[in-house]
Amino acid sequence: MEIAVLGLPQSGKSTLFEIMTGIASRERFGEPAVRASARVPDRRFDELVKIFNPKKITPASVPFLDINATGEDAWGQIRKVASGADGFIHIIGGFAGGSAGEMTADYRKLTDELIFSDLVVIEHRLERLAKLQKVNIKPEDAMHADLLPRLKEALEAGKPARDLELTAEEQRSLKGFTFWTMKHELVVLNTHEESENIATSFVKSSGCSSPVIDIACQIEMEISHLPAAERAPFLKELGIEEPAFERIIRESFRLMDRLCYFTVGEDEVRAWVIPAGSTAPKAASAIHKDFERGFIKAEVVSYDDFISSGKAIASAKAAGKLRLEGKDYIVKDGDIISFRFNV
Ligand SMILES: Nc1nc2c(ncn2[C@@H]2O[C@H](COP(=O)(O)OP(=O)(O)OP(=O)(O)O)[C@@H](O)[C@H]2O)c(=O)[nH]1
Ligand SMILES: [Mg+2]
Repeated sequence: MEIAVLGLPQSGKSTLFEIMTGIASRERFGEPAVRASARVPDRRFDELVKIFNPKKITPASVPFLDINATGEDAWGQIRKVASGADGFIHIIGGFAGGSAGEMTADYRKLTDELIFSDLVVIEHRLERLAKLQKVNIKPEDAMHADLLPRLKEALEAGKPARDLELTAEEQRSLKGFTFWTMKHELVVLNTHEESENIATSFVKSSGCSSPVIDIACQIEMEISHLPAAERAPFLKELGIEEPAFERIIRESFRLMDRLCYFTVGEDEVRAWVIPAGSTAPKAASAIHKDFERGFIKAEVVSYDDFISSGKAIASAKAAGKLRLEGKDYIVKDGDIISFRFNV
């Protein structure tokens, strides 16, 4: 589980990585891949910490990957270290005052590189399929013979694979491939502080269907270095409600198709990151494998119910908001849970 930071050379990848994670990857020159996590900003979590005042806190985090790759084979190196990423940030350098048109050209440059890489994979597979004897064709081969030419056509027209509408079955059949343009993408425009509405103009000129966030990295680096107490007044002065890098981290978390539930108490308040759609026993296994096997019930209250019924588990229970859920319950983002188990 990780999000790679990709972009053209000198676009601000390592700068953004440092703002989000606090790790200056440029100082680790010679390491092709630098990995570090960023805390996911979450007002609900902060509120729970205030309420329980626990000895230990563990917020949710997003693992990021920055790549130091240069020279002829830069793309080859990137492919090697980042092919397992769940998604990527595509950062575009516009801090010297780049227009939406120039940023669109940069966006196309890397996107075309990624598309080309996907086309090579498809060509290989289609060649192999063409050599198969009719009698040896398995259901998955038949699906690929139908799907891959469609995919190829879209890619050749400059469209990323993620823009194609695929059935769940088709998506499953592609699991074995690494298609870069199938991975979730977040576009980050690293702009000059005075570029207003640049994200809107960029979306218009590029036709990009991924989420787009603009950030002025230079200022945000200053913000990220400020002590917590000085941050709010500084933001107010700039007329900013929330730093862009916090939105970028949150949006990156969403790219991974994960959600979090909370466990609370005086010892620890913790956010547990699980795949969206997890059942209660699966969610419990994030805490301990034995919790899944010995699962009995989950005591659940949604964050909003917890707050509105008096900010305590006992008052949520008295208000009838604490539910006892069984093994088929699908955990929702922001649930506060306590598991009953038998091991
Ligand atoms: N003025 C200004 N300079 C920036 C900004 N973001 C990055 N830079 C500068 O641009 C240069 C490249 O930034 P990096 O973050 O190292 O870019 P990179 O994409 O990691 O570069 P490579 O890994 O070498 O491809 C550095 O000298 C940064 O200080 C910005 O928002 N404003
Ligand atoms: Mg770098």
